[in-house]
Amino acid sequence: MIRSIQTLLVPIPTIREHKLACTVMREQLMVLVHIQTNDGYEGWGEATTIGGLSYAEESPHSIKTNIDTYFTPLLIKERPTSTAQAMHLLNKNINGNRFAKCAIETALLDIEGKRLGVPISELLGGRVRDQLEVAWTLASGNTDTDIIEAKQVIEAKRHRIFKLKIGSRSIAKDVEHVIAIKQALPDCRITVDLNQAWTELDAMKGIKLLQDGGVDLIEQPISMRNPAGLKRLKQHFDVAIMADEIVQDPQNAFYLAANHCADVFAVKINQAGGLKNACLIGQMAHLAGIELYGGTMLEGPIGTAASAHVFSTYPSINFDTELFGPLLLTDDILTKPLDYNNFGLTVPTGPGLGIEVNADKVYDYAERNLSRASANKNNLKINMNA
Ligand code: MUC
Ligand code: MG
Repeated sequence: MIRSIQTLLVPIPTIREHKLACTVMREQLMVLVHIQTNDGYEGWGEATTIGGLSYAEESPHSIKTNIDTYFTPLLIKERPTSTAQAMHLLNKNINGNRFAKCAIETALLDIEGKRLGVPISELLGGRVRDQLEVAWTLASGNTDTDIIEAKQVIEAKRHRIFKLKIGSRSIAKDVEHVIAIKQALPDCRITVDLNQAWTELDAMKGIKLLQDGGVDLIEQPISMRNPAGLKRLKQHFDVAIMADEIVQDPQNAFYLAANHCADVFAVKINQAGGLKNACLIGQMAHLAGIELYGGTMLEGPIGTAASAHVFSTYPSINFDTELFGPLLLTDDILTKPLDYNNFGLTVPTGPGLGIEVNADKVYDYAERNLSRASANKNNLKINMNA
């Protein structure tokens, strides 16, 4: 039975500015969920988003507030005895809030796995692979810096596939940047992610140039509200078109799969509303003949481990993953870091998530975040009284 649910806002700076069409990140603010049970188990979950409300309709603060205000009282009152029952209860009583639901489900599955002595992958149907290839995102905003960074991570045998974030500059400037990088790294698979920045007309122009320049994969070029447009782009071009923001819960993924709106689905556990939903979306895509890509919401190590368990169960994952989130952060919150080696991530094998969270460190970070928030409040008071 659940005894307590703590939610913590944990800010960790990024190793450099991370520039997307929708925001520039200098830190990742993780929402960590720490659940303890009456019989002495504890589980950890994580929700992240990108740049407050820039990427999605849930922010770290809304996730924390909604868990504290609505999820926790319901779970404590109703006392569900399994993860499945808990998620059923939440889905029946709480609309939306997919990111928050993902964090809770992760922590509950961590506990369930620990109780049964099996990794989460085995609770999700069973892993078919132990290692996932991991792409790196080049997003410094500068072409030469990106090329140097790419060469360094290839040399270190960390990554050999790359994603470029574009969409904040003109089409001509973005294409020039991408082609320069593709030419510097001719043997590497290159994805470009627009984060919905282009209109359909822009996309017709831009994708033609990118395709001619040898780019391998085009991610969410246009608005997530335009599935028909995405399908038109898929039909028009040979280069693979990947759906990201538009792939949300299983119901909407079913529509996209049934209508073949994209060649590839980027699946993210937060966006899907949890690990089981992400498995379901993967299975649907597979059945519809759509390729899979293991996406990230730039999670820290908890969300990354959870995602790795999910992606390890996919029947095929031909476009690999981008589970590099922890490597973008300046500090780790695990007692032993996730195992990145030979261009990939090893899926943890221990019970539950198979990781050990440094609880003291996490609570310290959360404390510092609280003092930061109250310092801001005090400044507000000073300004009001000035
Ligand atoms: C996204 O849109 O895919 C993934 C990698 C990265 O740099 O940003 C995320 C979000
Ligand atoms: Mg994306």
